[in-house]
Amino acid sequence: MATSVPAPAGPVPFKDVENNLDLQATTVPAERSLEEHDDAMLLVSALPIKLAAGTKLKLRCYEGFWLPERFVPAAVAMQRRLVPRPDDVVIASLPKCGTTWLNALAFATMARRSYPPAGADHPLLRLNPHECVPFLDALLAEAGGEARLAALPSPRLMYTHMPHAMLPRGSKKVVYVCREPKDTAVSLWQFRRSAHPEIPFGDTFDSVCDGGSTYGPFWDHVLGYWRASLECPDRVLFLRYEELLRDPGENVRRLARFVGAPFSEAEEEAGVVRGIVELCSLGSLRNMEVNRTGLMDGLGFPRKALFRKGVAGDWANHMTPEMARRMDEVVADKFRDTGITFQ
Ligand code: PAP
Repeated sequence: MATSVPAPAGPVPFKDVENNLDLQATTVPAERSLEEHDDAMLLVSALPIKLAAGTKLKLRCYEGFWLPERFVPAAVAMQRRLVPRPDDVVIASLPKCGTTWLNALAFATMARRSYPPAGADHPLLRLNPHECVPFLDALLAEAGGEARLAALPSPRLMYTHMPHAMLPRGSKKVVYVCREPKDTAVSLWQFRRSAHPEIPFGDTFDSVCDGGSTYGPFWDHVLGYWRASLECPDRVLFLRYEELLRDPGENVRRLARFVGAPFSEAEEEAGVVRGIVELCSLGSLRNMEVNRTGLMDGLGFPRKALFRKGVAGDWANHMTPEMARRMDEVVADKFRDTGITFQ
């Protein structure tokens, strides 16, 4: 009698499976035709262009946002072709707002039945969080990316820096993390210094304030998700980096409830939440061999650049009072009457 082997339930560590996906066994969506590819290239080349402050990263202004040039085709694919599954979970953020941490927490939470957080073979002990969770912006910009995504078992966990308006229509579960803008600007600059030690903070700071930093304007990015979370709280969970720092356990519970996998009493008693928080803490992730060495696949920066101080208020060590006042004024102006404050 033939025995059927159940398909592994997601999320699975993306890096483990991406080279072994059984594309034959999957209903693969139509890939971009050459014509569509040419159209996308034409579209990209017609967009306004500039370099991200102090770097060689080309940005294009697509539908009001400064996206990395090479990821614009991913925005188009997300808007036009990607069909979300009802149980997909998408982590969304601006760069440097806590993406790595949230990816780790979400992966550890959603995959806890296959991988108990205290297990000696937990994927986060040998893979960077971004290697467990596929980055849509890079994946969908590549030929074959859509098929690799389609071959993943459900529920899929993915992440993006794209603005809310660029997510696939009908996305059911989106978790956004937002961070105090002055700290985000400092974190972005520190990250860039890992490749360009000489770049001055002023250029990065100006570009954030002017709305021209990568994936910016930051206020439109935040407000897109904020408004969606108010309109559809079942669909968009709006988290804050500072709240995660203050009470990671409670935010992990919110996350678990939101994705439809609340912790049972037995799990609470067994300390599963605490285990997830500890596994994903900055101290724990930063000390792992995988996060201390090597470069991020396809993105080229050192993995260790993702783990720095991880505190609130570091801006005070890098900004003059005038800079802080200028950024606070931008924030007060852009977020007036929206219900968001950053104090
Ligand atoms: P990304 O967008 O390039 O993925 P992202 O992870 O969003 O970067 O942001 C990196 C910031 O998160 C760093 O902040 P800092 O520069 O102010 O220190 C990094 O230290 C912080 N970070 C990374 N992992 C954790 C963690 N486990 N807990 C708390 N903060 C973390």
